[in-house]
Amino acid sequence: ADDEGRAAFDALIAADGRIEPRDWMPEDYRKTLIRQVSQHAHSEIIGMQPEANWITRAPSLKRKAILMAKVQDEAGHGLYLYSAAETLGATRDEMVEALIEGKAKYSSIFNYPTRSWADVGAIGWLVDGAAIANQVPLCRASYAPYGRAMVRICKEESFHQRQGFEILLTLANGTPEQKAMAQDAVNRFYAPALMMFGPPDDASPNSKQSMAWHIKRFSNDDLRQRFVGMIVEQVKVLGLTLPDPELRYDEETKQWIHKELDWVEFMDVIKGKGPCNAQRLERRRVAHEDGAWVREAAAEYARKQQLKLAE
Ligand code: FAQ
Repeated sequence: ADDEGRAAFDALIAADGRIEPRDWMPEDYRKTLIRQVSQHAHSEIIGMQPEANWITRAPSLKRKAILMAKVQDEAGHGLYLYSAAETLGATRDEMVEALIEGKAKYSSIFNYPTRSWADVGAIGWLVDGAAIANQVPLCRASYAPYGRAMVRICKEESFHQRQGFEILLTLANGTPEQKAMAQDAVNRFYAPALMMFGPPDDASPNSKQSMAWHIKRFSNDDLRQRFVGMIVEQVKVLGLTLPDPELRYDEETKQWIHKELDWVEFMDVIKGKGPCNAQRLERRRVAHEDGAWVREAAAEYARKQQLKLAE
């Protein structure tokens, strides 16, 4: 049966078709997806923290309402993604435990601090912008529940990116101090945002197989290139600059040449040694403990409903 399953799987992938939860799939395919989708879910959940840090200090009621909605959207993304990972056989408890015990990875970007209100703008523009560049191709991921979750997530990320851009645009057209604050935020988030796409292709152990399986559609460097091409134009509209004096487009290779990224820093951050890793995990642990009564109440309610049905 495994041989038949594998033949059907290979044929579906070759025809650019989609794998549903009940279809046969190779164990490595399942593992790779659980890895990527759970890391992605954790990123959405941990990613709520840097911006939530500014909800109480948003400069107006309108900005506060928008930011709260945005942070809640990220929680929703985390939940769709945990659900998608559950269809592969991972349990929510296992995934959450791995995260709070510090055993699971999540995106490097959320281990940097948000020092000013402008950082909320820079995150929306650069971090959500990078997320869109990475995730639009994931809407076509061969694993159907992941691809379907991505469609809605990408729509919401587009709104997030516009709100971030608009915060920066307002600041850039404000007082000299406000403009300087916007520039400072862009300066600090530029390189970490480029690192979101992952290590360079020649140092990316998972890319080749993930692309062969049509989970990833483009390599890390290709997506990074695309993103640089986008922001290079958008930063002009902002009237700001990117902190990359060497940045240029090479006509011959059709490549953006950007500054060398600090991959030692990147490895430190993903190993848990970034500026905010400890703080982010501690906050998540406390939130998980504080939420225990909600899980208990929900389980008790479900138990009572079952008893009623059995009557
Ligand atoms: N951070 O072989 P590759 C968001 C790990 S957007 C941490 O290239 P792969 C929206 C990688 O896991 C952010 N770790 O790996 C939002 C692997 O380790 P492993 C989330 C990273 O999987 C906005 C190792 O390095 N988006 O949340 C990173 O083929 C604002 C070797 O790397 C996604 O997760 C990194 N930056 O490619 C929320 C998108 N890069 O597992 C709130 C889905 C690499 O072998 C506020 N994921 N690593 O131990 C992907 O597209 C891929 O997983 C990549 C990495 C491209 C991230």
